[in-house]
Amino acid sequence: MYTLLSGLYKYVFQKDEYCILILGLDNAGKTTFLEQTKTKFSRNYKGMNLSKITTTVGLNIGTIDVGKARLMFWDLGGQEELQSLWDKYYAESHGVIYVIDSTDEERLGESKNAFEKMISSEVLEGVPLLVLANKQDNENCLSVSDIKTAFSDCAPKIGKRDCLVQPCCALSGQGVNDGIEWMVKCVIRNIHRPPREKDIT
Ligand code: G3D
Repeated sequence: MYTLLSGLYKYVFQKDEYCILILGLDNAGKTTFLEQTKTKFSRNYKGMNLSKITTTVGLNIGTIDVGKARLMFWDLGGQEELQSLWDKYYAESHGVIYVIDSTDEERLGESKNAFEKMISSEVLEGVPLLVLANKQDNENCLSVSDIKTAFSDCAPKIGKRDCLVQPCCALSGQGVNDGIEWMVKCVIRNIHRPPREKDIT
């Protein structure tokens, strides 16, 4: 009886845990996005004042529950010297959110290079990728279509993994729910995919 009840308890309350990396250049809006996500998805979370957030140095973490999934976010610093640390987290991650500052055309090439390097990692092969075209509240920002064009030569490296480019405003929360819900759906589907032949030893 105990086994039956504990099995039932686990079935109802136990969450499947997934690690999600939040990457992108410094000032892209990673921490604002993380705070907005925690505010939207955690009932009792008293968020920070979003306009007071300063650029990530080191690591910010956060956890949210969406249905039976528990997402644990690692928001990593995007400064050039910190990008070399990103790959230390790849092996543990089930999904990647890559944030682009759509108002910063000058650094778009730099962002593309960091993105291309990240998706070239074999460790991340098959891991769902959510690309956020952030700061869409700015009327002079690049559109999703401009960003897709600028990143178009990365397409072969993205390959068959799930990938979505989502317009977003981390400050107001526009696009945040859609992006997170897409990610949850993809990580759950991805974990239940049969292993690729090369992974079977
Ligand atoms: P980072 O963690 O990627 O380094 P932050 O980036 O979250 O610290 O954000 C960097 C700056 O961008 C912050 O402004 C923040 O308010 C702003 N920002 C983030 N998301 C948005 C958005 O959707 N729209 C607009 N307009 N601004 C955004 P400051 O002035 O504090 O540097």
